[in-house]
Amino acid sequence: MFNDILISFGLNVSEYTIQPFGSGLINHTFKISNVNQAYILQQINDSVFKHPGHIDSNLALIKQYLDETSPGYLFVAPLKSQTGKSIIQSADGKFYRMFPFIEGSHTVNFLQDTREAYSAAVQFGRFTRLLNNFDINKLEYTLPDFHNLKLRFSQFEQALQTADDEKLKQADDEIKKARGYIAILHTYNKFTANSEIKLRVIHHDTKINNVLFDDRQNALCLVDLDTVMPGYYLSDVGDMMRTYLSPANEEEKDLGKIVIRTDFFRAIYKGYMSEMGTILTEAEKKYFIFSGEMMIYMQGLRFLTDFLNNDIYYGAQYEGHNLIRAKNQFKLLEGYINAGPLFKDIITGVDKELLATTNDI
Ligand code: GN1
Ligand code: MG
Repeated sequence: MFNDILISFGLNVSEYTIQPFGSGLINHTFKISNVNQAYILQQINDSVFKHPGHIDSNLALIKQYLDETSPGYLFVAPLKSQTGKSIIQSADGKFYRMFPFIEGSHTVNFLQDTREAYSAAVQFGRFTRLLNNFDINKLEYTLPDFHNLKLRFSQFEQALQTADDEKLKQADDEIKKARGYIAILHTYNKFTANSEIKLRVIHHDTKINNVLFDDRQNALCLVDLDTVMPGYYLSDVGDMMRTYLSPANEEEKDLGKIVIRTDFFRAIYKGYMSEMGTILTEAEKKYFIFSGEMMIYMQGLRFLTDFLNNDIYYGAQYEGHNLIRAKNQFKLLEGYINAGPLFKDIITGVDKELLATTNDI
């Protein structure tokens, strides 16, 4: 397995151990290692990413820009093969990339404390800040309409038309909830129509295992860059809210374990704004709290839609898996909305703190 791929990078398969790596739902990832060296090999899911070349050209352009403008920044771009290609097609037509394994790094699947949330938020904010003057028109949309809530809602409505009766019955409560939160879609439409809201270079998948940490819990760099493309900052902040605030993640079946940790909200706000505070427009800042509503709602809709569509996108490890995931996300959304007034107080407090530090200088 992978013989031809490894050869194109000048590696001999017999000298390496190959193990599945990470927990992504879309691409397949492997660690290729021996005592001296380690790499990450990733097979791109080309039924999701229809043009793997778009990922490649985006990352090459960004790498070149960052090398010139921020030489010390650690950007983990794919390695080049012996013939200079950073994307390789195997004999059976699949697409692969090879990355260096960052020495001394590890990933975390559950946040232990707010320092990790702060440090990750700094990294995601820094990435968008460093690319603030990069011309986004040069980038391809690797997944067109990826975080387009309007489209996600219409995909949900479409699924309601085609789903079988049994599934519609099982999902009745969640379908009602999905419709009940329609105001979130209206706010999203208002947001996207506002000319002061900017498209920026956005990561689009900010869950904690897409950040590499050192052993002192400092975030080193970002990985899983396939969805780097133009987008709204709400996507990155909102997905941090979705995945950092609750100690239980989207797989949790015991909904009682889904709670909102407001100190993690504070860490995300402080970390992200320490990088992006002077860059975001006032109009954009007003939607900071809304980011979580938008992303949690969207993920709930996506899981529910997939349940109704017989799990064609996310797959399912057990019967009803995507329905449980949708229930989980709607529970999280409820808690998030209830915590809104507390979030507002936190923002006011942190803004005062940040202002005091600026005045000191
Ligand atoms: C997918 O493959 P992974 O785990 O990085 C999905 C994200 C979802 C996430 C939910 C391309 O990400 O949008 O938030 O599952 N990525 C794609 O776990 O659809
Ligand atoms: Mg991803």
